[in-house]
Amino acid sequence: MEEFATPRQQISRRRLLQLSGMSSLGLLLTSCGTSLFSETVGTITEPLNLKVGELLLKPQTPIPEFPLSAIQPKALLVNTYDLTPEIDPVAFRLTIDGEVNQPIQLSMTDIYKLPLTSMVIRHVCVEGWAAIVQWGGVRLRDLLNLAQPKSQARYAYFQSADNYYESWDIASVLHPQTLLAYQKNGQPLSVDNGAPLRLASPIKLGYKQSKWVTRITLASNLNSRKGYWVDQGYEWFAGL
Ligand SMILES: Nc1nc2c(c(=O)[nH]1)N[C@H]1C(S)=C(S)[C@@H](COP(=O)(O)O)O[C@H]1N2
Ligand SMILES: [Mo]
Repeated sequence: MEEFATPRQQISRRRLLQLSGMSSLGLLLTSCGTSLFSETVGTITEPLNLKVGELLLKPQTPIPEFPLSAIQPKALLVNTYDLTPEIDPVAFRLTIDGEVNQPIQLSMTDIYKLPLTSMVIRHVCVEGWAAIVQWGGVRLRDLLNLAQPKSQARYAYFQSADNYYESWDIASVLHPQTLLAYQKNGQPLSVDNGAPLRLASPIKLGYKQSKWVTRITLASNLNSRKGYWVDQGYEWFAGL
C-alpha cells in the first residue's frame, strides 16, 4: 500500500514489472525485431508518403476514445530518464522552425488562446505498463499551421528541456488526436508529467510522447539522431 502512495513511483513501477512478469529486455528485443520492418513499410505506404498540404486536407481516421469514467488516475507512472527540468512558464517560449515559411515563438498565453481539445486515451509504455488518461491541450496541427509548414516537411523533431529528443513522421504529427498537452485528467499538467507542454497521442508508444517540449523543427529528412530511445535500438515509428 505504502509503496503506491510514495512519490518515488519508479519503485512501484519496477514492482509492477515484476508482478506482471514482463521483462523490458524481452520487449526491447521485440522492438528491435520489428524496427526494420516498420521503417521499410513507412517508406512505401500511405499516409507516410503524403505531403503536408494533402494531409491537412485529408481527414485521418480518429482513434476511438474512452469515456471519462474509464480514466485510471493512479496508473500513469512518471517515467523520466534523467533529471526533471525546471521551466518558468512565464518566460517559456515554444519555438517552431525548420521547413516552415514563418518560424515562430509562442508563449503559454498565446497557446492558451488556441482551441482546447481534450481526449481520454490509453498511454502505453514499452516497460510493461499502460494507463487510461485524459489529456487536454492544443492540436499540434493547429500550432504548426501558424508557422505555415512548407510542402517538403516530412518529419518533425521535438527537443525537450531535459535534452530528450524525438522525431515523428508528419502524418502522425498532423493527426487530429496528436496534442501538445497542458492538462492531465482535467488538471493543469504537473512538472513531472511534462509541464508546461508535452506530446500526447493515441497513435504512438509512450517514449514518443516527449515531455517539456521546447522546440519543434520540421525537416525534409531524418538525421542520425532520431530519438533518445530510438538511438538505443527502440523502434522509430512506434505506432500503437
Ligand atoms: N523529455 C522526456 N520525455 C519523455 C520521457 C523522458 O524521459 N523525457 N520519457 C518517455 C516515456 S518512456 C514515457 S512512458 C512517458 C511517460 O510520461 P509520464 O512520465 O507523464 O507518465 O514520457 C515519455 N516522454
Ligand atoms: Mo515509456
